[in-house]
Amino acid sequence: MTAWDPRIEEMPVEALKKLQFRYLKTLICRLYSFSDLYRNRMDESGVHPDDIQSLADVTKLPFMVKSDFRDNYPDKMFTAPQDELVRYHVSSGTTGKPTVVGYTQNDLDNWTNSLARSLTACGVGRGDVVQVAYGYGLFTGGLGLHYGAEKIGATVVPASVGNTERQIELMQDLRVTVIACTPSYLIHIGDTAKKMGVSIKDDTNLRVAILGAEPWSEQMRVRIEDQMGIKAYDIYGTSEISGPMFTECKEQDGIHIWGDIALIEIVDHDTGEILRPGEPGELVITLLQKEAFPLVRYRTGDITVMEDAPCVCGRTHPRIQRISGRVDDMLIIRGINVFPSQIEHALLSMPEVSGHFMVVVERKGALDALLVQVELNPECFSDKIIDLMAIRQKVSHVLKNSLNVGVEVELAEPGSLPRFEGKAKRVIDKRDK
Ligand code: DLL
Repeated sequence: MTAWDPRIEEMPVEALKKLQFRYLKTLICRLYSFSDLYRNRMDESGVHPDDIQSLADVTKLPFMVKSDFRDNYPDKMFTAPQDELVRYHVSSGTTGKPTVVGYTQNDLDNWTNSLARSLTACGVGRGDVVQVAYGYGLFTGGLGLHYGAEKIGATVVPASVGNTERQIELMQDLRVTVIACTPSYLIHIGDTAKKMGVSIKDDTNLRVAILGAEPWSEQMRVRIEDQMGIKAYDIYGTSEISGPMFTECKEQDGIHIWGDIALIEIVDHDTGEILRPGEPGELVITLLQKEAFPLVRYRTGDITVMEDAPCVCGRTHPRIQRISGRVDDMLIIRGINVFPSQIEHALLSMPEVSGHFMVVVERKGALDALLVQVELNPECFSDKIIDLMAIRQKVSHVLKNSLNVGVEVELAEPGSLPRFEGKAKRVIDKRDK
């Protein structure tokens, strides 16, 4: 299948950079002229629109961070009047106030077009039946995927999250070919199907999953694809940038970031220095065409790596590797940095355990203690006697080698740990903050 918009998606890199610069310059001039908030920020950092003479000059502009949205709650960062807004989305604030994002009609169209390109890149199109099992409502996942899938002529099943048995019935009855949901919810759907005597691989038409909104590992992809007989693609976005926007293509080799929509940089989280392709750091996004809620050098908190070589699919836009975690998800255990996604990756390299796990961090005396509870994989033991002690030792050995920190392991019965319909919350940190 060709690209949704080959003229843009396959344009020569130099032409794309020129286009990005034109958008950037227009954006900065507009913000400086019409937004007190942005003008003040630029004045405070001693930068004027005239200083933006090339794409690289973006680094002269100040960063935006999550607390800017909270400080300007609900709508002080908007740069379009209320009567030009056609929608609000509101992200749940885990700390403090939530973030409100407003959209003009052009903003919605750009978001939808971005998803039309992304879904096409995953091989989804007319004739597909797409079950959207992200939450509908204030969360951006449901409505975002919904409009993107309709745009490319697919048939949408707006299932939203929850009511899992019904999801499986719908999948069978409506001959669903594509599901969009969090990876943890898809695993829950798979487990529930099994209990109902339904094999996703043999008893449904499912062929593609569009999975994101939370970190997941390559090992998880392998398991999902093998068990369900489908292709699983990574989709990335945040409510501040509009919602889900960017996916991998069929090569499954990095997420394509549409350069006419977003200008990306990878920076060192501590120093803010720009990093080169191949070096892991924090993803920073400037939205080039946003009217109501522009972002200039927004520090997402997400950790990734920029790819260098062009993708063999022919799309010329920048690519990032899957998000390995968030700067604020990182656990520091006895001085060692540990990401929950590393734990998932290590666990799923062992067939004896499943992808259902919980991490509990406690302070024992002066030391941090890391406890990983993981469910046994029932499929491994159907015809064997199991040596629990040996499995526990193996899991703790593999985790210790991969994380460089000692881990206490608790094996849990299949089905006993919490299941998640939206984003998984796998870490309980009981240490004093
Ligand atoms: O989760 C938007 C979304 C909906 C993305 C549906 C993908 C699919 P927020 O609730 O604002 O928005 O959360 C954004 O989720 O900063 C990342 O930390 C994390 N995240 C999103 N996609 C991925 C992914 C939506 N593919 C935050 N891999 C982001 C890892 C992801 N983390």
